[in-house]
Amino acid sequence: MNQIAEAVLAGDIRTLARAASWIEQRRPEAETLLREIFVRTGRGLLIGVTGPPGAGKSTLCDQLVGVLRREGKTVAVIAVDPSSPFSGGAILGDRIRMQRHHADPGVFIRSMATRGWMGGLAAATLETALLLDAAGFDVILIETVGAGQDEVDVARLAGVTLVVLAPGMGDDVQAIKAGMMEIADVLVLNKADLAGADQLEQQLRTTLAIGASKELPAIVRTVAEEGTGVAETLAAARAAARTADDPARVAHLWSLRLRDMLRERLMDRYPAEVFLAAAEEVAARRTDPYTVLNGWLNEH
Ligand SMILES: Nc1nc2c(ncn2[C@@H]2O[C@H](COP(=O)(O)OP(=O)(O)O)[C@@H](O)[C@H]2O)c(=O)[nH]1
Ligand SMILES: [Mg+2]
Repeated sequence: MNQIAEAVLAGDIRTLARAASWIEQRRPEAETLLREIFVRTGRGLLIGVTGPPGAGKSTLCDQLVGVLRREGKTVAVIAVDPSSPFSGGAILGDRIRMQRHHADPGVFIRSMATRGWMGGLAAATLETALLLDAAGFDVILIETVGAGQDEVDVARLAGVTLVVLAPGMGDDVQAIKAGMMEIADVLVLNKADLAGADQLEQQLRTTLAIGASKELPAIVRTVAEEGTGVAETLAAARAAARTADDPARVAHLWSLRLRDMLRERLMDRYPAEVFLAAAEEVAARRTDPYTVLNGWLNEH
């Protein structure tokens, strides 16, 4: 095994930061490394945390880190920001909030920004999570910033997904639209201190009962700001993880992950210029989409 892989498995922070950059930049070294360390993954608990902006995801993550550290567990936090040029402030706020953990060697925090062109964020986030899993972190929290499809895609690859909602934000409608209900293993009803919490819970239960095709997610009430309900949230995530450990579910999860990784691999073959040039040809009806696709697929 090469030195870098050994340093990753030993949890060397500087090596982890370097390897995470390789993943983001889609450098070939990342793949070599991940292939080598893959057998050491599958031990950490990967928890995706998604939900609308302002619901309290960062506050909750910060509190979860606190609870886990008191248990003696090590924690990695991946903050995913698919629209970084516009929400730099959000990430900055999260950084400040997380600062109290910065001096703690048992906590590793990494921000991921979009690579800008046509997705790929979910696959890169998963790879970063696998890296940190191999490095021995007990829990890997993946917090997404927004509430769009990108965030849902990221959170769903984690295996256990918390969807955080809060009263008074029109969350119900927004979250259902974004497909969040389907991916939730645990629904965290945060800001339970505010008026409207009962009403939101009622709405959620009604919505869930209507669309019930799978097991209903646990609902946990929290006041993240005060740390109330955080231990219960963690317990619910762990219970969901035990269910998710079923071999059929793990295989299903990997089918989603592989699909994402395959899409990413294919897209990597065609740089933006090639892609755009082809799009222009098709748009002008100088060729058809199938000729273009078959040409690409037969190239390799
Ligand atoms: N009243 C109340 N406010 C909260 C609670 N949790 C978080 N907040 C506040 O809600 C705002 C958004 O929280 P943040 O964690 O940044 O949300 P995020 O965008 O989902 O990460 C912040 O001002 C928090 O202090 C809570 O349980 N009750
Ligand atoms: Mg946040």
